[in-house]
Amino acid sequence: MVHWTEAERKAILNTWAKVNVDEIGAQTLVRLLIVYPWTQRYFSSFGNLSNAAAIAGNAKVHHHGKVVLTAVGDAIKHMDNVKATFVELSKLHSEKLHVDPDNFKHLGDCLSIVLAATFGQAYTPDVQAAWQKMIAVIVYALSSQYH
Ligand code: HNI
Repeated sequence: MVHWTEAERKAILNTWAKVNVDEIGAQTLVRLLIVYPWTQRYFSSFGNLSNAAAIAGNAKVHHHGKVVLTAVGDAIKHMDNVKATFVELSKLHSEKLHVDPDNFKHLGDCLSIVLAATFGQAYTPDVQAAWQKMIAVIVYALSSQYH
């Protein structure tokens, strides 16, 4: 089981309280699709993803970014039990969506970069360390039902 220090819990909850889920979610997914273009193949039903401007302006991408970041919020709510919280979500990504789990890490890195761009100086190395740990826990949990 993951051990969280009080400082790590505080760092994550403090940042999360200031996160606009719609905006940060959209920016994170937009970055994923531009920086790691092979991830676009999973979103063929989302319409025009032909260039960076199209991706950034795609309403379905924005909406789905919000869905993903809302799930990150669920993980934060259940920080001590993320694996159990994400059993069904992991099964969905593995068995139905067939998402290569390497991409979870890429999404996590995009999230960390968006948080840095949004919070600037407040995203100190200590705060980033807590977030990278949270992201690693989420990636591990989402990967848990892959066999
Ligand atoms: Ni992901 C659907 C959460 C990473 C491809 N994804 C979801 C849903 C949630 C979710 C929640 C909606 C489930 C439902 O409808 O019951 N995804 C997450 C989280 C992460 C993540 C928390 C990582 C932190 N997903 C990824 C990645 C990809 C991905 C990296 C592909 C590169 N996800 C999908 C696809 C769907 C999806 C595709 C279905 C979208 C749709 O609506 O058709």
